[in-house]
Amino acid sequence: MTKTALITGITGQDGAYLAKLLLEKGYTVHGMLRRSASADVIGDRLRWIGVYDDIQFELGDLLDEGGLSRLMRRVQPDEIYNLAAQSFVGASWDQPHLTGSATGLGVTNMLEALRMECPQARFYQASSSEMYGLVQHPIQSETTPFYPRSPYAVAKLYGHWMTVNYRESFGLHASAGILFNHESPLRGIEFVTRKVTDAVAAIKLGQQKTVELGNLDAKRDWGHARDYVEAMWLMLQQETPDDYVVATGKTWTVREMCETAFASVGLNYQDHVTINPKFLRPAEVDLLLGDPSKAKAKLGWEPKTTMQDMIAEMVEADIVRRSRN
Ligand code: NDP
Ligand code: GDR
Repeated sequence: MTKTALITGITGQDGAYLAKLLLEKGYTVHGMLRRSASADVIGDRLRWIGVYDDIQFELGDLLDEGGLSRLMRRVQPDEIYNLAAQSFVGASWDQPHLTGSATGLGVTNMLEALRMECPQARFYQASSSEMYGLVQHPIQSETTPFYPRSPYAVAKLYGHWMTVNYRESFGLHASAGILFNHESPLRGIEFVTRKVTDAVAAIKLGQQKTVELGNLDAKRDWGHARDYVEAMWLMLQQETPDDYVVATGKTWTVREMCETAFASVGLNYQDHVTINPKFLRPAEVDLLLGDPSKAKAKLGWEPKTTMQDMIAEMVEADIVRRSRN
């Protein structure tokens, strides 16, 4: 029988890759999006990945609990993937209340609507490695204590614990994926990988000379979004709901990622990267390095793409995009 999935955050990076995966598996996919006055440009990612025409779009906002309830009553999804959030860490200091409402309380709104309207549905919450923050262990697993370091991370931690709490309180099939950074050609332009790969493309094409960055010493465990959405799906296919770290188990500095990106087109990052303190954060997460052993043992999931191959793919995609403009 055809399964029905509801994806919030359908217009984001992960929404596009997950929609593609679920459609390939024969799901009917409902994608929730916010009403916008610029509706004509919404869906660029979904068009790029070739799934726009196959999605049933539903208007909805994480802040509007009544609307979420009516949506779930009508769609009666088998699986719900809550990917929507104010997801940019940097902006969360400028918009702490909004971030708390959408990224934090939005999860409660989703869980309440689910509990009332479709309690049999399986629920995925997009938790984040940012919850580890000021890391307590050199390698982070499901049992590592959390210490959030931004309004975004605090909001994610609230959403994470609400997911666990609703699972334990009401017996919901609710799982949280603690995903480490994952990127792709569809990554938002403000995140550091895409900012760099787009700049490399511009510099290579002679459209720009330099790029300004902040902290080059932060370390991140970077994987590919295409691989990570498979882990989300696998979590909801398990008989028992649970929480899983999804990561590559390797970490790189922002500097090393820059070196890789510039070298992929024969350039030296030192000739083009400058530091602008305005991109430094009030509090930094210095090191993220995930241990994906549980996901491997229980879900049979493993990352397939190296940081180097992913960055090369992103640079290439940005060169194509910029060559067209
Ligand atoms: P994006 O920023 O690309 O996408 C976020 C999505 O959320 C967009 O579709 C956005 O819609 C939507 N959204 C924001 N606010 C609301 C709201 N109030 N109501 C409804 N929709 C809203 O994020 P990613 O795809 O990269 O990430 C997906 C999820 O995974 C996020 O929750 C993120 O925090 C989390 N995460 C991401 C990681 C990563 O490395 N990518 C790692 C760990 C967790 P619009 O287009 O209208 O703005
Ligand atoms: P992050 O991603 O904060 O880890 O959150 P981001 O790419 O924004 O930053 C990664 C690291 O790079 C440093 N950095 C810069 N970052 C940006 N954006 N711009 C710069 O110019 C710059 N220079 C250096 C940052 O300080 C940081 O250390 C992402 C998001 O997708 C979250 O939603 C998700 O939960 C986490 O990954 C896991």
